[in-house]
Amino acid sequence: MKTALITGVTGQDGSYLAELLIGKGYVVHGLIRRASTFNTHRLSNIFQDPHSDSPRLVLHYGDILDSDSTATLVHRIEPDEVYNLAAQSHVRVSFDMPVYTAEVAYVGALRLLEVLRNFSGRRPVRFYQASSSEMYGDTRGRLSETSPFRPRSPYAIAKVAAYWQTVNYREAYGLFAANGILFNHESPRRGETFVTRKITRGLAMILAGRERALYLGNLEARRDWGFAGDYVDAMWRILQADRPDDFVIATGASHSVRDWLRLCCDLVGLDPERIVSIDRRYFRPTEVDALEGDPSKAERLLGWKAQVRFERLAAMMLASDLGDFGVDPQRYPELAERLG
Ligand code: NAP
Ligand code: G4F
Repeated sequence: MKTALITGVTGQDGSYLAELLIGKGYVVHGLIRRASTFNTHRLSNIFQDPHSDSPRLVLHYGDILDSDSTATLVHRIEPDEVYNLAAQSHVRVSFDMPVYTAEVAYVGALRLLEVLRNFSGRRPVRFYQASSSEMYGDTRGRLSETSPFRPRSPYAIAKVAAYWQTVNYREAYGLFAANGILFNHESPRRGETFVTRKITRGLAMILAGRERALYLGNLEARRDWGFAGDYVDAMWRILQADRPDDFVIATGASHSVRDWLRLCCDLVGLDPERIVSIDRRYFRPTEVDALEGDPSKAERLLGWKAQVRFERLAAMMLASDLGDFGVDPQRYPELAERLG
């Protein structure tokens, strides 16, 4: 039975990854931060599993910045695989908190790599770094593993540094250390302040009579949006490869924020012109105008392919948010049809 450690287990990806690994028979250890309120709501599916007879998910208090407690944990649980998903992951917020973002997203990754370099003398371990399409920034075209990085935010710059540190630990120390360069991926568990979820949740609140308007920033930005459930499968596959390497994970198709907004409004019969206002607060000092990935290396070498596409993703997220606000998704024929 394999053992995995996930940092960032309470986040969107951490929760899907924990479910996936448990389904594959792993014992999963997750690093969680102490908070003044419950922060494990995304993991409730796992805790509520009535068939669970032994603890397959074990949570440990810690912080990616605290390498002493991380080292103690790693030496105690002796993981076969470590997935580093912890980050201050909001690009807009990284302009307000650049140093903190760099500490968590870059120095945190470096501290963990140092812990694993020491530990790997005792036992082989595989390391996954959550790298991001934001690293490409201003680079245009269909982005692959060989495209240059031109980061445009404190978050992206921290991720570039962590990316190269991961490559360096692989080359300098022979550590099995790999980067997944993941393009945007969403789900009903996506943080409420990222644009896809902000829109689906905002529309649900309007339909439930809880809000009257939705305030958004740049509607022209384009992203390559996939489903988080598909993308955690790619993370796992990256660590099962014969040798450590770096992979772009994307759908290969991009759409604008305006496209997402229109699609979601169409699915529930709302007119975006009547409900959306543009608010300068949501613009970034430097924007990444367009990101579209070329996942052919992952398709060829990992046998991975995105399953859930744009329209289905929007329908899934809308239905979930409507349900949360007590609105039956079946009331909307176009949405019901997409849900199948
Ligand atoms: P998320 O929902 O924001 O989750 C981030 C996780 O990191 C949370 O569990 C958070 O804990 C944890 N965390 C933050 N600071 C920490 C610290 N100092 N010590 C320990 N844990 C800390 O992000 P996500 O969407 O799941 O993304 C997972 C990773 O992939 C992130 O590194 C992100 O930058 C990267 N990524 C995401 C995407 C995407 O489109 N989702 C694309 C490319 C790369 P709390 O719950 O306590 O806040
Ligand atoms: O949903 P977003 O905040 O995601 P962004 O900035 O692309 O970052 C996400 O994906 C990255 C992968 O490329 C991850 F590394 C990162 O951790 C995160 O998960 O914004 C998407 C686009 C941006 O161009 C933004 O300017 O939507 C635009 N946007 C327009 N109105 C908005 C809003 N973004 C947010 N968050 N809120 C708005 O009201």
